Amino acid sequence: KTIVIATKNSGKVKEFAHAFAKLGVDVKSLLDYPDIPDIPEDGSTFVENAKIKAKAAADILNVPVLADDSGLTVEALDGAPGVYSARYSGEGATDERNNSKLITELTALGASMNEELSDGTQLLSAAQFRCALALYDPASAEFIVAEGNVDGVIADRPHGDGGFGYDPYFYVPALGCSMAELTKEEKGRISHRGEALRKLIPIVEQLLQD
Ligand code: ITT
Repeated sequence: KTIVIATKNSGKVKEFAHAFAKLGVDVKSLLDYPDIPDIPEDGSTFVENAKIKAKAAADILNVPVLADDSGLTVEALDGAPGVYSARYSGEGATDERNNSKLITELTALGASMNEELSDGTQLLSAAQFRCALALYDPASAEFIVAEGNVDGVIADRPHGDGGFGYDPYFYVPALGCSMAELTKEEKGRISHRGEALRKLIPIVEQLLQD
């Protein structure tokens, strides 16, 4: 059994592959379909963008497709970068440039939670990772949507080399480490993506059974 995820983000692919492997389901992504043209993400919410990506890929491939739109909302930045998380540092954005812009912006604002970790790391602002998943089945033309989020704090320096994106700067006070210091299994248990996925897995399994 295989499920297609409408993403080109290899970090997301690895997390979905890990989660679905436990169910005996293989994951394919848009990295396996390089001929599918770029899908414009012009929605104003995570849910809208997830639906746009799922439907665009499903209509081309003619199979049910799952899509993930996610991002970081930072309190001291009034919710930015939000739906712009992937393109935060503009043209040619990379995880490294996005993280550097994030810390530069927060430092310029003087953002601080007046709290430091034992290694001198300063905690700058409360933040949240949010994830919207949309499953679109072209046979029924129906969407199923699920959301998840996780609270954390932006740290002024990176910790760990797991995960992707903003993970090294996303400190999880309840665990006393950054998201990038967790294994895939641990991250999946607490993450925005893990929460949303747990809600959708029964429906994906049902769909793959038919
Ligand atoms: P696709 O649209 O192809 O799926 P993308 O990277 O453009 O890939 P999004 O538009 O959903 O995906 O942007 C999500 C960005 O938010 C992503 O690039 C990361 O920078 C960040 N992000 C999302 N989930 C994250 C996570 O679990 N850990 C760290 N950063 C995350």
